[in-house]
Amino acid sequence: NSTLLPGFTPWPAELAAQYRRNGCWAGQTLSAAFREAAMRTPDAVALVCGERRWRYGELQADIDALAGGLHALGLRARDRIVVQLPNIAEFLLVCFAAFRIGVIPVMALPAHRRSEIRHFLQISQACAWIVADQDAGFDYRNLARELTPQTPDLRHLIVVGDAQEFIALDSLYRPTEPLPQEPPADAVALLQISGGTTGLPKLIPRTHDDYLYSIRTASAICDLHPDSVYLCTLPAAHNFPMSSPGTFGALCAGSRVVMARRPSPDVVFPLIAREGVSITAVVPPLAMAWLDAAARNTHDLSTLALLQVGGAKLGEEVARRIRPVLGCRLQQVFGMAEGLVNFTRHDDSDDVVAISQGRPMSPWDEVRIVDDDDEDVPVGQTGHLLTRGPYTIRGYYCAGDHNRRAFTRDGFYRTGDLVRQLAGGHLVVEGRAKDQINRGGDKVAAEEVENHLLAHPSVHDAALVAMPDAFLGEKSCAFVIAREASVRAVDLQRFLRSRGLADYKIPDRIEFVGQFPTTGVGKVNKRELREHIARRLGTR
Ligand code: J2J
Repeated sequence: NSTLLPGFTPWPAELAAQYRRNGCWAGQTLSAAFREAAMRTPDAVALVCGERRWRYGELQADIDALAGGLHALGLRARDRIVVQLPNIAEFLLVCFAAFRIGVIPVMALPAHRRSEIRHFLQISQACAWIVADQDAGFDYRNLARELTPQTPDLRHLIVVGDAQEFIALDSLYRPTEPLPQEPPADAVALLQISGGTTGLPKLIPRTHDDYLYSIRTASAICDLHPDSVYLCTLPAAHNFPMSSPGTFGALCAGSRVVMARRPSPDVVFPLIAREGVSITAVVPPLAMAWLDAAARNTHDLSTLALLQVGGAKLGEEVARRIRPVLGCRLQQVFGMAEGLVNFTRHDDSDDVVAISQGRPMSPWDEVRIVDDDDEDVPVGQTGHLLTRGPYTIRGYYCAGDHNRRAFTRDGFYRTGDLVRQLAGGHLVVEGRAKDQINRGGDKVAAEEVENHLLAHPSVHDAALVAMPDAFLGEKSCAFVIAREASVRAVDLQRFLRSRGLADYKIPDRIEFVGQFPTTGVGKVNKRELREHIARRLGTR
């Protein structure tokens, strides 16, 4: 297949044929799915961003005009564009314009900095990068000035807002530019970012076929319909608010999408009241912040019917407070950008919704729970979660070596999560085997941060582990063996920032030690380090 992106691992041909026969893969692109919705209800409001609103017909026209502008710039099918935008309408406009012409967005987060973006630009060999002029006190144009000399493939730097010497997104709406053919539905549509366990984050190739299936299945489970109003609270580029069912699901269902510039209750509560929001997705710390703020809330939240919570483990006590305090149903969501998403369902009992992270959304999802030797554990026991299915990737982008470890030989993805299955098929997340810290939904790969620490001349060795935190669930603690006693924690934290690492990856705490405890085979014993810091904090 000449349309395949090099570095992408397709599903085996027989399985792909099966997923087409059984209707999972509809043979439609994301842009065509949106167009179908836009043609059904061109006058319905599709998108709200601050005071700006787009009807479906208007949004379709702007998407096509922008697709024309990107094409006129020289962007072609399979070219990559790093998209790094806050929660503004342009994020969705750029994504769907790119889908229309087969250009592949790389879904960077606004929190990413020089280290992450340089890596994304390099491994994706992106020829374009789009940023906002500034957001939350950070000027992305300065980041662009720093990085452009180091990234020769990057030809176009596009800016939303005041573009200065760069290309203004506003100059790229070309309604009369003829558009090329739509890409095939089995082509890679986008590259998601993995939470990662290795030195550098991996890219996750998602095809139109598989992503649309995941979106439509999630939309059906969440009962999205044209009267639904979806509030995009979490960073729009994250897989959860994008596809479970997220903004993409809402736009393909003819619902209304409202962009929340910030997730705090003072921004979100008035927005829920003003726009009649019916569904939104948050991470557990946000759910807790909203519960606290509800006590002094004066806004009408009565339209909010469903609060989806996922990305990190939700405590049972918090789960049980959602309905009484916020007046909406809770849905737990346990998903991953690599594919598999689990939801609790409308007809699940309150107990199941409070204690489980849901069950796989598709009957075609295959789930195995295994021991360290990949043997199935008895039902009800905790083990490693492996999965494959019609919307779970078969390999990271351009990552042959890593793929051999991250997937079984028969194509199951090793999620790195430790789970237990209830009798009804629901999963309870019990822990994690992967070397990652889940900081309230933000994933931190230990090795990535350790490598940055090792670059400091005073650091002899470093090990990053999770420590308990009442609000975020986990924070990160770096154990460091220093070469000299004079180096302080703040020096190392400042050093990591100067290396252009996203803020959420900077260790929350640094402990200096003389040596690391080791396992039988001489590896750093991280479990002991986790227990050590937990004891120290008095939480265990
Ligand atoms: C415990 N751990 C969870 C949960 C994710 C929907 C929802 C979430 C994500 C996501 C997503 C968890 N309880 N409810 O992409 O579409 C941890 C697991 C998992 C990892 C994936 C979606 N929900 N997790 O969080 O790619 O460890 O996707 O493997 O960011 O988050 O992270 P990510």
